[in-house]
Amino acid sequence: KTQETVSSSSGMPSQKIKVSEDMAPGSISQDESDIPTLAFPSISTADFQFDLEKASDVIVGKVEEFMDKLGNARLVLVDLTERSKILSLVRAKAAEKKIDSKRFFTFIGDICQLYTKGGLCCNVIANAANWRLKPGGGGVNAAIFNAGGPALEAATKEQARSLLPGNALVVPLPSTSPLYSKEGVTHVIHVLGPNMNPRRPNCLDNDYVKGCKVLEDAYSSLFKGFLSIAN
Ligand code: AR6
Repeated sequence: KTQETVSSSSGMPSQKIKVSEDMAPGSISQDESDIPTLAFPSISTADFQFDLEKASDVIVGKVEEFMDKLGNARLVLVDLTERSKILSLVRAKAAEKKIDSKRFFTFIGDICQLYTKGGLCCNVIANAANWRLKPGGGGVNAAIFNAGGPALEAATKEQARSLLPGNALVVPLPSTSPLYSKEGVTHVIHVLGPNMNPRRPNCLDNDYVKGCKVLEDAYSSLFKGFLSIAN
């Protein structure tokens, strides 16, 4: 059985949170919008054609490694549809490893509309970027640059003009960006993952020894970047 509670917040509009009746009293004393939360897509597994089984191992392994550094912060893996194979794989592997589902969970939705469409407050979102840190190219990169508007593009250029595989770049979002004003996103972290697609730059030609290492580095860099702004 669930009940709905309306909770108001500091910066964000008030929001409805589903509360289970068997939750401990006071367990929602902290406003959800005050919990530092990183929403991230599965890096490299669509346009960059990285193997899903291997990527899910890397994601769950890295999440496990960062769990005890998180404090009260949360990590959320996002994908567009409930048919997402990477979400199923990660959910199963995270459950097997008994990873705390309050601090790491999966969520279905557009990463650019998590608050307005999904009611999920995420102050930081990650982008599966390209090496030039440019808008377009399809996938989540096109969606995030589109939703972030010119303010995101300008803020990104201020930080860097390119990114190497395995690296992440933290970009503070100006309040003029719709992602900030509508969705409550204060930072975008661009991440460049390994590429297995021969039609994209820096293709690793199926070298999964290198590929897994680069994907691990990418998630380490992403989670470290998130922790540097969360704490
Ligand atoms: N919200 C949430 N997840 C999404 C969204 C969205 N709006 N759009 C896609 N995904 P991809 P890559 C998921 O291809 O493989 C670009 O052209 C998608 O289902 O965006 O790292 C860049 O410019 C998948 O699970 O990133 C690069 O050149 C995940 O996001 C290249 O693609 C990543 O898919 C990067 O390729």
